[in-house]
Amino acid sequence: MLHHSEVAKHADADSLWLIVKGQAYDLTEFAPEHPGGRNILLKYAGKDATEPIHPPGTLEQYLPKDKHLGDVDLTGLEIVAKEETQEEKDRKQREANKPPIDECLSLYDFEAVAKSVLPTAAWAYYSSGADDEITMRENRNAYQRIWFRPAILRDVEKVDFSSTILGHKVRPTTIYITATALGKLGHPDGEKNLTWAGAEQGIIQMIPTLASCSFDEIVDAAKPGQVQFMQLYVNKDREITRKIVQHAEKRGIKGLFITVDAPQLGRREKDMRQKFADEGSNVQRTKGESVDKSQGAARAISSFIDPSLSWKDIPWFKSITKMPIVLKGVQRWEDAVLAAEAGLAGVVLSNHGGRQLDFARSGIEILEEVMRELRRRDLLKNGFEVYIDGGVRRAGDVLKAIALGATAVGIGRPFLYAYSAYGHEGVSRAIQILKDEMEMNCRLIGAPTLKDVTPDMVRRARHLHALPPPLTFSTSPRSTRPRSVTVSSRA
Ligand code: 173
Repeated sequence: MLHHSEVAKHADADSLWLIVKGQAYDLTEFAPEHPGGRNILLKYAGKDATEPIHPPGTLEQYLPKDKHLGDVDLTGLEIVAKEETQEEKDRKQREANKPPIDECLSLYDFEAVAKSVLPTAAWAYYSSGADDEITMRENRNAYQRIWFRPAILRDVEKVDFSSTILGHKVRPTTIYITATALGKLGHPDGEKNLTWAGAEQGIIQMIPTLASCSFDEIVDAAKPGQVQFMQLYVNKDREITRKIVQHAEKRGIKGLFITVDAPQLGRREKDMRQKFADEGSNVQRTKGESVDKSQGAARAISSFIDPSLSWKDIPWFKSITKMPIVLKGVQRWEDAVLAAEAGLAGVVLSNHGGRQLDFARSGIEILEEVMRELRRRDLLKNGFEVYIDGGVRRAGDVLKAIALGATAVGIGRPFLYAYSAYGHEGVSRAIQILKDEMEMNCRLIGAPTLKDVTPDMVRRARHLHALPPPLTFSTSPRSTRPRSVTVSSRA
């Protein structure tokens, strides 16, 4: 058995070993590709490292077998406390001063708090969009070009906005929690925050392939009868994908959402820059290798995703599972038509939160033409459903989507921000806020049920008027507490 003093000799970039749960690993070759940056690995080089953001078994799964060095004799090992950086001290200070949760009145407020309390790398990863972030901003702007045509005197004393998604009843509101990767960057309980809040509020969670918690942990966290979907990145090794899919079905997952907009991950430059900052001078002093090893948090762990995925694979997916299959990331009506013709259960009109192709249009923008072409071909008759995600921040946005024909909308980042700031209670409150907004909006547009939310309820404006940013802590002129300064201190 290796002694820990032996591991301790391999403590730099030229030979980088570390210990995780009593096992030693050689990460020398992997270190430049580590999504979290090499520096964090160098900090633990030669030492006992914890695996805070990874699901158990990550190293076993991703590191080649010959880099597993076996059991380590830990007798006499001193655990050295990690030194806290000034940045971390400042962050903790902001965390301690964050507003109480009930001061969060809209989804924007959770974002403002998350921005101030998240570690810089996590904020960079979650908030970044592709290239110039035009699509990411457009996801908001597109909703701001759609205005309501409310109907009056329709008896809205009682409003019922319950609905179903893939046949599953969702308690009031027709939203679901869409998949977002690496949940533990924001909170130690990661994606389980979403599971718990989903249970409290009766809404569906889509479990991401690249969660920080293991798949089974997230399923185990659900209440009996709680509906969960699964988002799938398709592996180059189809056997692995088959196992994942069939395991998900066995564990009771009710829908398979195959991501089709990411044959390669987009460039999120904010995330990439952050990593340069982390590596600092270290990048320059590394000899004999190209400087740009920085791929941002997501890219290095996404190399398993198969870019050769094609329409030809669809029959295979249908043959390996009975779960309804939905394509997530459709961006033109032609593909929605193909999906319906292929006998799939639905599509998500999505541009991946503006993180993939910049200048992709937003889901709400293409929804109208997608519905028109599906109707024209009579492709909605078998219950084919159309969802959209990206930029949804208000129940008014949800209603616009419903009016234009969507069955439901997915919300991703706002819930990540909510739990990064306040754990699962944050998510639960965020959902409650959307429900309250929904009830009010249904009354104000004159729609006692969602069936009454019809295309005549909305109208598209030709131009986006110059609209102010949303009101939140950082822009409120009356907020004089010190935290309002710190909340706005990050670009
Ligand atoms: O948007 C993302 O960051 C994403 O989908 C992803 C993909 C692969 C690895 C990590 C995240």
